[in-house]
Amino acid sequence: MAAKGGRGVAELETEKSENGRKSENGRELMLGLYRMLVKCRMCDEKARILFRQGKYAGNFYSGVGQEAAEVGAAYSLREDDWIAPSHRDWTSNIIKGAPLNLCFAQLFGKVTSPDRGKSTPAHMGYPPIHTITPASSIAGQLAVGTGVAFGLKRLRRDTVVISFFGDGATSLGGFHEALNFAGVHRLPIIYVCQNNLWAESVPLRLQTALKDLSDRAKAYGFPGVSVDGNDVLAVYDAATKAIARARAGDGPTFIECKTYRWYGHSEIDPAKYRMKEEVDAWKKRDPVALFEKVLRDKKLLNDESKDKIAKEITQEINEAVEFAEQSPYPDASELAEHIWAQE
Ligand SMILES: Cc1ncc(C[n+]2csc(CCOP(=O)(O)OP(=O)(O)O)c2C)c(N)n1
Ligand SMILES: [Mg+2]
Repeated sequence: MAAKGGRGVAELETEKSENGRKSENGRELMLGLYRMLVKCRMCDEKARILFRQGKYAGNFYSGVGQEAAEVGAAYSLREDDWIAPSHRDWTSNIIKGAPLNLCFAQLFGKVTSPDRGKSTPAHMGYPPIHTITPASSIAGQLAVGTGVAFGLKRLRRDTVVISFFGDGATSLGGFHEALNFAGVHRLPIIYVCQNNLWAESVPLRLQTALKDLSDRAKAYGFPGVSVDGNDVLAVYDAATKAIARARAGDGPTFIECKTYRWYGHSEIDPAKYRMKEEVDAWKKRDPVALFEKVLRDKKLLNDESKDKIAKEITQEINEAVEFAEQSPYPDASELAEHIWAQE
């Protein structure tokens, strides 16, 4: 990858990050990544439980198993950078800094959520932190994210966009149109494909004859890289290089994160089309547990500090769920508000 100004994880362990949203040294970065992995895992699992308890309607698309791809890609974004998430990226709002109160209010469809209870539970965007509400049509968010990147380039900002999507999205026309446009205009966008081997019940082998989805970038004239999507440092390394490249005006990068979703496509899908052996093998490569081992080996984490992190996050989640439960639903009189632009 022809990255400019990107900084590897090894350098970050000894030096200050220039590219990160915060200036973190190696130790803080490693622990920050770990805390965010755990936070995403715990929030996602809580969202699943709440759905199964009938606490909110609609549906939820769990990203459990894919946290390293999500966190590694988005963790170093600046406040003014953007994310165009898909249906499976509710936690990208958390990584970008959305208060958990708002994230759970979104699931519950309450008036205190960013869209005042208007969208479906997992379709969360929050303008103050520059996350865009996902499109319901697969690959739709690629056009929107690419359009935002075009606007940022015209404004001559050094701000970048990360667009998240799945393997299935790469078969749709909208994906190819967006990447072609971004290549032509050298837009400041990073396309992060979370290849979890399945698009609902369609396996990857019926989706494409390619081995590496990153090869698709060749057709549009920008670099593509495939990484172990369950290794948060590998994803972080690829993402910081791609972000630096986009910021420098050198154009897009495609990052394929090879990963796996542990559960069904959504909470109403028992996923009987997958072999148990396949699921079990991927669970053995749990991205959170893999990174925990790295930190333990480096003596950055022990039982005590691990428990402390989990307890702090549990308390934050409990408070957010209470906030969401106690918030009112929007009044019916609001139904037609915020739908059309005001003159
Ligand atoms: C254009 C379109 N076709 C079908 C659907 C129904 N649908 C929603 S998610 C999904 C699978 C998407 O697979 P992938 O892009 O691999 O993302 P993943 O769900 O695996 O994260 C499908 C078929 C849709 N929302 N939009
Ligand atoms: Mg998929």
